[in-house]
Amino acid sequence: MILYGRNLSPFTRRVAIWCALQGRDIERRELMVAGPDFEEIKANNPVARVPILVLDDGTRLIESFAICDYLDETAPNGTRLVPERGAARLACLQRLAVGQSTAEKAVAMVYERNRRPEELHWRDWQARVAGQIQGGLAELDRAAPGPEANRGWSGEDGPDGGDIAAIIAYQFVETTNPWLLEPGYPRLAALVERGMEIEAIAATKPAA
Ligand SMILES: N[C@@H](CCC(=O)N[C@@H](CS)C(=O)NCC(=O)O)C(=O)O
Repeated sequence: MILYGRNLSPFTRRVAIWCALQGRDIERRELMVAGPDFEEIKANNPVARVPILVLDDGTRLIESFAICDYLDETAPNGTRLVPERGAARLACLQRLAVGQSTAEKAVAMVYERNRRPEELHWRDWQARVAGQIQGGLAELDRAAPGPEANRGWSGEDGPDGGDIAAIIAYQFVETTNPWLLEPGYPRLAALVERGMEIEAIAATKPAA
């Protein structure tokens, strides 16, 4: 399988971590949407976004939720990252959704603040987006497993999909707009620290 996109994309990174935790061997094409790779990405996804996962039979999958769902459905025994059914599935998917939407707003902030020319900055909008990101981080902090539960993870033996999405959202904000972490999110920060002991997570941390 071939994964298009860079680890700086929180959605691409989630797919990369998912594959690594499931012991899947994938090829990476670390292309940038905002740059010269746009046409190559568009040839593989009509809306020109990453991640894209190309399966061995040539099928192209887009949207990280759909891709990770496919990876779970075809997961080697015991390596699903979202429970298959019931209340545990719903709870995990909801933590994953908060992580995903926090990351989406953090990406929006990068376009607003880090890419848009200074004279076109709209402060009220930035403040609104900052409040959304911090709302998401506060919820991820509240829902983060403490060190006492299952050795500090929501999954039985390690991180589940919700833990992974939370770690990715925090580290994306830390890399792109660290000032948003100023209120302090101690449970989430501790989860991130535990995550960095796992190779799949540490090896995909985007550079500042
Ligand atoms: N909901 C999508 C979001 C994908 C997404 O927004 N990817 C960004 C990179 S972080 C992208 O390709 N942006 C280019 C664009 O929207 O023009 C997913 O979860 O896969």
